[in-house]
Amino acid sequence: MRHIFLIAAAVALTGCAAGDHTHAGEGIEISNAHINPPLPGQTTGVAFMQLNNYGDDDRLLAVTSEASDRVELHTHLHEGGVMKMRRVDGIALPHDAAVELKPGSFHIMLYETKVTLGDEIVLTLDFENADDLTVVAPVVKRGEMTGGDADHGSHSGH
Ligand SMILES: [Cu+2]
Repeated sequence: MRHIFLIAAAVALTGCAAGDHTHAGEGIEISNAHINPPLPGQTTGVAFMQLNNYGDDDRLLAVTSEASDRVELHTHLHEGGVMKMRRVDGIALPHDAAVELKPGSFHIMLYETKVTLGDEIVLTLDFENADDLTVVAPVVKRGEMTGGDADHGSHSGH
């Protein structure tokens, strides 16, 4: 996990020099937020969204929701030809970046959740610099709203 954090920090440092902008805390937009419900017999949902940061460099540090007591930020990594999920300490949101949380990449895990299709779930995003943002994420079938093909069916194992 440590090396993931370092990579993210390095990416964040490539943004604009500090002091160039005065929009810190105001520049993050969330779009296309949605949640895939747990697979039958499982209890882990997955949330996706796009984050556009028009402000200064920032990081998504955590997400909370009434729908789950345990929400984690994850990414997928290729290791020896195998896709593996890893928890990350945060997701870098450099200035002017569009970061998409999607299958096979960054995503938000909601453990022990009971969300079902049709629910609308409030997610609260905690950023390093910007104020918290809340977003309402509809619960939709896997593959809807993303065109993604990665399968999260193996998530229940951790
Ligand atoms: Cu995951």
